[in-house]
Amino acid sequence: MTRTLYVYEHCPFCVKARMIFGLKNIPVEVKYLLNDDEAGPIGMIGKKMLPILDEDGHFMGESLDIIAHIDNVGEKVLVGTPDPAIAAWISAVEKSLYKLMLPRVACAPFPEFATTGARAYFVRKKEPSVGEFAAFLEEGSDFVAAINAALQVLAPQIRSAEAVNGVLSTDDIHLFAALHSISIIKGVIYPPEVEAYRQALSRRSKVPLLDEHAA
Ligand SMILES: N[C@@H](CCC(=O)N[C@@H](CS)C(=O)NCC(=O)O)C(=O)O
Repeated sequence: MTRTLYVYEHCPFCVKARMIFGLKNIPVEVKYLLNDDEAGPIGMIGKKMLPILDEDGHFMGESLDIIAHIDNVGEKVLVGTPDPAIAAWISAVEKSLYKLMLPRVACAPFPEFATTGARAYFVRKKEPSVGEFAAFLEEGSDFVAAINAALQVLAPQIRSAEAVNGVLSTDDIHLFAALHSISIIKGVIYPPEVEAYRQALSRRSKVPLLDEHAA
């Protein structure tokens, strides 16, 4: 069986799909598409949306479907019970997160932006959802302060560096994807419990954080 996962490096849903392969040590070829490549994804799943898993020519979209499908290969790893408090934490930070993350992603040297046209496509498509990118690029903004305050709230909820609720669950997929997006924001202060957790999950899932691109 040959498996290829089509992703954008910045995309949190793609991070989620990449994680399950790393957590289960299942080989997959990760391929990056240009952000303005519409024909590729549409040809595979009928819409311009990543991630897409190609298993010997059978295409699957939707990160959660990919995760469930791969977790069912051999012994399951996401066996813990999710805690609604973690989903609530993620949805509380999302508003500040997207305002801060999207403008920084737009400047980052990711493979999906290898051409000027692909980068311009991203800006054109995403800027209307949060407002003018330039306004959110200052360091020390209220949005960064909101993320830092939220991380202080998260810290005592982390029961183990290896799994937020003590046993790996879908909460770890969603929480690590959010922390992965946060990692592109400069000026974020990680409490020790959050730092240990995001490093452990990065190592376990084999998905690198974006700290080196933080701006
Ligand atoms: N429900 C989908 C959402 C995936 C999604 O929103 N992907 C974004 C990238 S983060 C996308 O491909 N959007 C189209 C675009 O960027 O042009 C999933 O979980 O896989």
